[in-house]
Amino acid sequence: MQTQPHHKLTKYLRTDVLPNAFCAGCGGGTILNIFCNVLEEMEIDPNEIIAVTGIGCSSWIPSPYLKVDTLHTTHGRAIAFATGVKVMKPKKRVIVIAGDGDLSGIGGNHLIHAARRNIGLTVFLVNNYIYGMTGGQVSPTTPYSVKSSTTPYGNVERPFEIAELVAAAGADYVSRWSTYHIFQLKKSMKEALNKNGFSFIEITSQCPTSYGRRVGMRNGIDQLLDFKEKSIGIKKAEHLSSAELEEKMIVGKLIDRNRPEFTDGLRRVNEAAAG
Ligand SMILES: Cc1ncc(C[n+]2csc(CCOP(=O)(O)OP(=O)(O)O)c2C)c(N)n1
Ligand SMILES: [Mg+2]
Repeated sequence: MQTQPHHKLTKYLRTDVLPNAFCAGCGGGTILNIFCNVLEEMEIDPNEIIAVTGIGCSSWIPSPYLKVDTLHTTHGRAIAFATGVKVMKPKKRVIVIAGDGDLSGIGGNHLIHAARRNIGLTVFLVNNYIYGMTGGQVSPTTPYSVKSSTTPYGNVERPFEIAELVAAAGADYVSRWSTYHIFQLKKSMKEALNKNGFSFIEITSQCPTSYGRRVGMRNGIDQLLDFKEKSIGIKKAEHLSSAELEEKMIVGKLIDRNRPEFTDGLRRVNEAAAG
């Protein structure tokens, strides 16, 4: 594939590993594109960043495609690794990008405790409603009654409202957008990167291969139009009943505050202990 050596985003991309692993219509490329534009507009030096991922299609977004120091860790453990990195390198921007299964399933406890500690990580949870990479098993965010490869008669569990959960756990910044909302998502990524404490964006993203085709949306555009149709802003949603919100995706900023950050607290304790 022909690369563009002088493109403004080349400094953030490992162009030598193209073409990429994403299926046609996947939202992963959109998220990578927006994130690289954010880094460029904020004039962030790639050397400031350490990206940490788990295992899954969403974890391919930073690794290998983002040209920064990257830890591609085990499934469910991205936040645990990122916590260690942030404790040892508090001045670095430590960014976690991983899937709904990774961060809210096997890694769910790491997620809520990182939010409770308010550790200065920036976390993008790519919610495609499914275990995408492994072929479409049910995840903790799969909607009720949806058929997946492990729920062939329909999902009998209700999904996590994962952004609400992280906000309740104690994060400084939480928002929810989708790959349809590219400008809002871009602004939100900038806000998240500017926080000192734990910042979290749930990014609803299309996965035509493992999710869309199971719910009658065979290509990425069908799913993007669905995000457009079903999204509703937080302020508007306040006036609707829970029954009216049943099929909706509430988008916007859930929380933006400044509580003490975990590694700042650790440093104070260490200084006090050292006398
Ligand atoms: C400990 C462990 N359990 C299970 C797996 C198999 N596995 C790899 S990725 C994955 C789920 C991926 O789903 P998600 O995190 O939502 O990412 P997506 O592919 O949808 O982006 C699973 C179950 C694994 N690699 N390691
Ligand atoms: Mg997933």
